[in-house]
Amino acid sequence: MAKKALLTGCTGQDGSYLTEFLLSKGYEVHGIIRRSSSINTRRLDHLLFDGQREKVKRITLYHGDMIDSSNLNRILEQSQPDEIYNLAAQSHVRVSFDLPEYSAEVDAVGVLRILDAIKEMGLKVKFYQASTSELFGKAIEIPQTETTPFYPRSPYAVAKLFAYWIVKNYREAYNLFACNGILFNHESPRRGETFVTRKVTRGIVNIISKKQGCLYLGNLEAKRDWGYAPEFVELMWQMLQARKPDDFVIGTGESHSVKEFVREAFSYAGLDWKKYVRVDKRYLRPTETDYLISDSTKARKLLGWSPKIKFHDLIKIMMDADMRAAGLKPVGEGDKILSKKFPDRWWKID
Ligand code: NAP
Ligand code: G4F
Repeated sequence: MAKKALLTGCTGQDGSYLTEFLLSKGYEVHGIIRRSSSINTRRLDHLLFDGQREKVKRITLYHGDMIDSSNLNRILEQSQPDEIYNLAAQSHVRVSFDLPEYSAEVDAVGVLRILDAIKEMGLKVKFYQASTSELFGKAIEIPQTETTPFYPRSPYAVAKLFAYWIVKNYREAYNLFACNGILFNHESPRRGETFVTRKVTRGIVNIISKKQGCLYLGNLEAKRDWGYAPEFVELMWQMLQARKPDDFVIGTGESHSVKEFVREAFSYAGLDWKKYVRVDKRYLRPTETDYLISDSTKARKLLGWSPKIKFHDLIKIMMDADMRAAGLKPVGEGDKILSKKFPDRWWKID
């Protein structure tokens, strides 16, 4: 019988890749989507409507929300999953300063709702929690590992800190198979348009297409460890296949500033970034996470983690995809990297 996975946040960047990955592994995928006034399944549409009947039949979608316990309980009861991947979140750090209470409801208490339902129903299920490098915040140690102390710097990160500890607590108190994947930033052509990498690659394409005159950004000095989302979702699955539940840091081990990303992306398109980028205070955060860089030694040793895509390749992949989406001819280096490094890839190239 096919294994069953329940995904919260299946309409998001990671949720769409993970759905695709699990289908390629033969899973039945049960996904929770939010009711919205406009259609929010665009990242899944190639799976839902591409005529591959065999795959479409293995996807079941439920309307649901992380702030509605009775609904979550009902979905758990109906789907009876073997594995749960909790990816749903108000995932935008800047927005969490404007919506602190909502971010806590979804990103912190939402996790508790699911864990407690698992415990109360006595389900034999493995649980993955989408934890984050934002926990390290004002980083006390460089690079950051599973033992680096946390110092969250936003309502988002504080909510995710609660989530991290409640996963650990339910694992120890009730013997649940529950893991925290402490993932560093990971991007892709499916990245939400308001996160900085995608804002830059789309902005460049809009500038070339004369839809936008310049690009307004916030802090250009912050440094991030940016990886490629499809590679990261495979690790989520691997964590749940391990013999015992554990927490893992996952990143590329390279860190670059927002300014470096901007410079390199503009240069890939043959443009000088200084002519187009303006700093706008509206995009600054009351408190910032300045420097993130991972040490994923544990994941390398225990899960065989070895990322193929790092900063320079990522920019080319994202730029080519946004150029294609805008009807422009891609430069093509990103496409070549994908074909060479992932000849057997399971995801659709956007
Ligand atoms: P994303 O693209 O923003 O997706 C978030 C998902 O959560 C979407 O499907 C969204 O639905 C759903 N969602 C939001 N609020 C919800 C609610 N109240 N009830 C039910 N669903 C809700 O985020 P992502 O980049 O894929 O990230 C996936 C997870 O990993 C998130 O928990 C994020 O915090 C965490 N994370 C991400 C990164 C990263 O670099 N990408 C790094 C570390 C951790 P809609 O589509 O309707 O908005
Ligand atoms: O792209 P960002 O918004 O991502 P951030 O804040 O690092 O959060 C992402 O990664 C986390 C993992 O570490 C996830 F947990 C979280 O869910 C999310 O996926 O911002 C990256 C950096 C920040 O320092 C920000 O201040 O870029 C800086 N930045 C500069 N200008 C900007 C902008 N960020 C955004 N979103 N928009 C700007 O205009």
